Amino acid sequence: MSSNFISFSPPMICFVYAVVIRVLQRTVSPGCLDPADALYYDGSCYFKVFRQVPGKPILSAGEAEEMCNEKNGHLAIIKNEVENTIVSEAAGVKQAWIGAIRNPNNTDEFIWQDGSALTFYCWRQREPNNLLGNENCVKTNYVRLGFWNDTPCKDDKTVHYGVCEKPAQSGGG
Ligand SMILES: [Ca+2]
Repeated sequence: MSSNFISFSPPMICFVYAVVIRVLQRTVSPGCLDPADALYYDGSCYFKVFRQVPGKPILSAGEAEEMCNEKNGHLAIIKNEVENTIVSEAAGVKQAWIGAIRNPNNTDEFIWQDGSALTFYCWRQREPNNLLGNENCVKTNYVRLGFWNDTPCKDDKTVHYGVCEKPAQSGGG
């Protein structure tokens, strides 16, 4: 029982605050004007990345992270239910990479790409299951909005998006 996704007690429940978030977007909009569909929450902007070509081709987690980096961000780090819902919305409710990875030093657990621990999670039932033995990355909006699945970092044909996070700019940049 050493892994961080089965040792939490009691199990966390994922809530989706879509209505709250839509209100927040309309009433609080500092520093998230680029890209235009970025959503603000608690000092960060959340936005999706994808290939700008027809057909919605597959996006690997690494490619998504690079796209985030080009926009001065990184794949989203999710600390609570509200952020989880913001990320789900920012993905356009499509399956999308988030910034969680299997810990290379303890493959029974997941961490954020910055090395910090998962203090919140929203795994879909029976996930993470490492089904293919190489499910080292994490996508959201799996089966249900805001629910996560561990999946191979490349070649998951269902993932066409990533959700990035970057600091909001003061003064409305
Ligand atoms: Ca899985």
